[in-house]
Amino acid sequence: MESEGRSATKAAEPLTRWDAVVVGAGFAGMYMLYRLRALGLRVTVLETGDDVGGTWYWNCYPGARVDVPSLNYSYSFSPDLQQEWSWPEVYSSQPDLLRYARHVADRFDLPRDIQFGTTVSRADYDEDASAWVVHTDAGGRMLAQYLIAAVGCLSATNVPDYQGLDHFEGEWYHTGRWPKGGVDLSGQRVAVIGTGSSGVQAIPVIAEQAAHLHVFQRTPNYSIPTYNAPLDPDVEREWKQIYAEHRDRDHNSAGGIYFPTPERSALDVEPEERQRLFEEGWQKGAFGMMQTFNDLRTDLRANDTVADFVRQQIKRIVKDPIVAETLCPTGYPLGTKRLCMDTNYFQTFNRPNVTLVDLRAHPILEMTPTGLRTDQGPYEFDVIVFATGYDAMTGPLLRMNITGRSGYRLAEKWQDGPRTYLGLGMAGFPNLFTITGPGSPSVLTNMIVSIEQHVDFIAEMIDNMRRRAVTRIEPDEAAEDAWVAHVYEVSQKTLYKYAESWYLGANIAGKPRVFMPYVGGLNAYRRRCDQVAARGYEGFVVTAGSVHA
Ligand code: NA7
Repeated sequence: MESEGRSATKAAEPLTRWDAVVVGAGFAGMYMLYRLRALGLRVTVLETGDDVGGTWYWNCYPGARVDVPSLNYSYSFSPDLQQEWSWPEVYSSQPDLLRYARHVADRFDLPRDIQFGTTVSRADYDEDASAWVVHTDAGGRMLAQYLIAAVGCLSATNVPDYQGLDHFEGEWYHTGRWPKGGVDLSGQRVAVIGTGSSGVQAIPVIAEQAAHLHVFQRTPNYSIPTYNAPLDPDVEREWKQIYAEHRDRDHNSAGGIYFPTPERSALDVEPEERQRLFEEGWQKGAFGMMQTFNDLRTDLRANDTVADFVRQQIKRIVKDPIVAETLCPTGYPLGTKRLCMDTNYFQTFNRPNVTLVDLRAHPILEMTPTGLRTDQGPYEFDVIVFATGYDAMTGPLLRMNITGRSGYRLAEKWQDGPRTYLGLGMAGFPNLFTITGPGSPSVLTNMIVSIEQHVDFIAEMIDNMRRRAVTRIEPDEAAEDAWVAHVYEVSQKTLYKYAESWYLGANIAGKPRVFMPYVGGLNAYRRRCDQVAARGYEGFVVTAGSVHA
């Protein structure tokens, strides 16, 4: 890093110069730093939190857990790392994931290049300097040739704009900004609003602590038990003996986690046989269940069979028939909103200290000093937990206030929905790269596999640029248009269009309805990226020259 005094520029803030600024020190930012450092770049990472871990730093709510087995959901870039690390459970808890992130950071000496407690407030492309000027909320100013957003897809929290929330006299928290020291909910009257993945994980744990828990549900969700368990040391040993093979399969699978393709359609078997296979799948847990037939995610009638089965399970588990009926998801295919994976979620509604409130029938009218009010009357709480999700995918990027060439604002470019080339960059925004950005498979896959693929692509592209003395690279407008059209076209062939999900921005008032992730599969996407690179970064426009950063 070189530091420049106040004299050389008009602005009063000190200016620091870097080859690359990476925003975010989650799994994406950490690996990006590792790769860029290895290329010899001067890199700094800016992170709002005071530690590494990203999602697993922020989401420390009770019950937080990854929904992909940890042998798959872990870095593959270092054979030594993957051999030496041991996961205690099949699906890791948030504390174990954070411990892993810290281990990786220490092992590769990452924190020395991370500025914690630092949030980007603005980033402007300076055409004369061929560099990004990055401003932080602490008044810092940085100049960097490359700006890499590793800000995550689900980091911009969504707290509904309820009238009266400011006057609530108890405590309230969003699951994605849970206090680091935890919250003692024992003996408290608690409300959880929201029943997506976070709510489904938190509710059973909170119910065990709270004096009484009210669950406010707007849309019932499909959820399948994970049957999480300690990781069997024999399984771990065998897995590690052929780790490279496992990784290779995951990397070349559609979802970043390999499964053999089931042979049969759900519609090709007799109902009794189907029921038997679903029962068997249910006992194996979430992924096992979804591998029963090959068309559960693609054919509406096949999907109906598994959706019916899950509704049957809910009615079998939940004793009160009215509560069970209210918990049954209907009106959208299973898997078109994120499929939840749980531990004792539906069982929790049999507890005497848990009450389900149906917000579809009785919406929240306002928050009050002591709780909230629906047309059924007032409810009183000590603590309200917002498990109300995120301004997904675009939110974290837009909150950086990015302005590209010729004063072109990202917010303006995306006013009708995100437009990217491969989810990696945007026309008009040179040398700005997004890790798992909208238009990439990202949230539909095992995230860490997608992260590694993106980071590798970006690192290799930067290396290539430097060898060719290319100073600027940005997507070609036509290539971007074609990719946006392709992302849309592929999404329309799937069942996703039948759900009002955060994948298409439906959870945020006023957000353009555009299906944001690329649903064509990580394997197809990876091939496409490899082809783009092999053809000299086809679809990108490059400019040679010198950088004044
Ligand atoms: P999600 O999946 O977006 O779930 C949010 C939940 O909050 C969902 O049940 C929403 O109902 C509900 N919600 C959102 N806004 C409101 C308002 N205004 N009133 C009542 N209920 C509301 O977020 P999560 O944090 O659970 O999970 C995010 C991802 O993290 C997950 O998909 C995994 O990828 C990991 P809705 O369905 O919108 O009617």
